[in-house]
Amino acid sequence: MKKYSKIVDGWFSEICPMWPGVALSIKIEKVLYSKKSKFQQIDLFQTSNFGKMLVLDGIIQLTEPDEFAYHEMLAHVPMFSHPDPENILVVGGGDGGILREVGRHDCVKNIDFCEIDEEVIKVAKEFLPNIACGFDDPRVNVHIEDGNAFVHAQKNKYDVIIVDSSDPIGPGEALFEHPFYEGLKAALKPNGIIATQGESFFLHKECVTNLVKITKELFSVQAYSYILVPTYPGGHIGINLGSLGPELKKPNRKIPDNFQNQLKYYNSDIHAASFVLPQFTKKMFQGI
Ligand code: GXQ
Repeated sequence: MKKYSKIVDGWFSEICPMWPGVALSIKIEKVLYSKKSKFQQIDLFQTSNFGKMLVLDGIIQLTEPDEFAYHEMLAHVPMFSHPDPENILVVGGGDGGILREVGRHDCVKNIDFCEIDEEVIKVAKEFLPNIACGFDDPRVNVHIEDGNAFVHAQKNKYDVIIVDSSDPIGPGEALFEHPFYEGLKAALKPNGIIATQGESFFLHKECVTNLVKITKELFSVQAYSYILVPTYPGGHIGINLGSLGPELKKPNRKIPDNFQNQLKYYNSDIHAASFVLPQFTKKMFQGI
């Protein structure tokens, strides 16, 4: 992928044709890592006020002070919607943040993890130990493979599948298309749930509408939720969910107090509230 983002006078600006004419800038103190892997350019910055920041092909993947919002919601909304999730698949998210959150659920017996780029895992383990600690869980089995191919090889196996993908430009492109969602459905057990990185309804109306359409075609229950994340474009990002059984808009299990105490964003109120959409977004999804 061509890189558009740049650093001018110590300010990193996240420039991308997916959000033309608008960019988030973050002041950089130091470049801690910068290298091209087989798949993408990987940069790790020490920022002035936002901790460390992981950037792939010029696109912000996470910053330390707000990663909890994205990782908690993308993991716990589908996990608490399922009455008894035991076998989990996580696709993408080489930083380990989703693994850390899924691992908090005692009912989980196995977590398969598929990431295309081994280098991202290495960088996270070296520079982001509070996120990459997800890899320390003995229930995690790491597969370095293309997510699309891996999913298509699994049948009737998982209770919950979480897709923590990058944007649909670059290595993550296939993860936004119909065949991948067919693969997700086939990889699920009868009561299974999927949750995928759902982009931003303010910025990519067509992309988001298309994800919702595909999911509605394939799953009996579909819902769209969103998270506030200051360092993603527009300050928000969606979760696109599909279910073969359980309802999605309310937790189907109670959160134990000692679990809730570890979290900073997710709770049962925000689970339900995150599905309440602005009028223009409701309209976008009407009739599809
Ligand atoms: C963190 N574990 C991985 N995945 C983060 N751009 C994403 C990477 C890029 C991104 C969103 C999530 C947002 C584009 C605007 N919707």
